[in-house]
Amino acid sequence: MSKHTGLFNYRPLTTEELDEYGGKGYLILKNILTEKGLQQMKEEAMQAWNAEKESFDPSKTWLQNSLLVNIHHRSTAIKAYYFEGPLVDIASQLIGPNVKGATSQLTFKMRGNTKPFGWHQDNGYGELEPYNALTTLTALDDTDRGNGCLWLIPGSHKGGQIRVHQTEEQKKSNSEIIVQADDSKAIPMEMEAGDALIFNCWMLHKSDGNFSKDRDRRILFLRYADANAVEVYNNRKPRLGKLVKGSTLFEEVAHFEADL
Ligand SMILES: O=C(O)CCC(=O)C(=O)O
Repeated sequence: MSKHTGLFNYRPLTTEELDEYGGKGYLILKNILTEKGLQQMKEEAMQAWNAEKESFDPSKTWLQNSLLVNIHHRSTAIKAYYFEGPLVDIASQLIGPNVKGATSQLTFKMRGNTKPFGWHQDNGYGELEPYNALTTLTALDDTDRGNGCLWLIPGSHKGGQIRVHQTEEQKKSNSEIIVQADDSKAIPMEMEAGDALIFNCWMLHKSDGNFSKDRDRRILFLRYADANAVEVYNNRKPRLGKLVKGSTLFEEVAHFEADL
């Protein structure tokens, strides 16, 4: 039993859930955070957010308005969740025995942030190979259509990697990679605070703006990958992220954040 049981609820995925993930490409896990874990993560996340971010400005980019990267450097509860929480064993069930963290960030769409985020695959941004990386979104607020929840197309991960041509200028400016998708097949991923959504790296997803007057939509975004995953777009160099399970062929990954 882990030392963080007071903050998180640990359980393995059932055989039915594994089948469902294979078929639909996503799962919602109820109550992965305890009430105490939720409160502590929210509090620490907000301290970091308020120290760094100003209110929504439509002239700013998505990165400036909505993202705070490497949040595990600034919150002990989030670091524990990323490195030793229930998602680690779940990621290992879906990826295999060797797993590393690939991204940690706050993805906050505060009230008044009405910018949508177009259809994309997370493996479209920074393509990793092998193609079994997964995204997890842990809800720190209740999220629904009113405050800009995520939408996805069940089964769309089966279409594989979609490559969108970008000019060098677009790449440099981190411009959005928007793909074509059939809106009529999309379903909203409504969640309660403390739930987590996990999905395949090829899942097509998007979100609308937060049009609520009085509700924020705060989400913790964590991505996990095979411990030997490489960055296809970066001369196949290994993605640097802490090894959270098993072993890796890459020294630089074995040492990355090893003392954190
Ligand atoms: O937070 C959102 O609304 C969209 C985020 C998203 O799709 C992503 O970061 O991949």
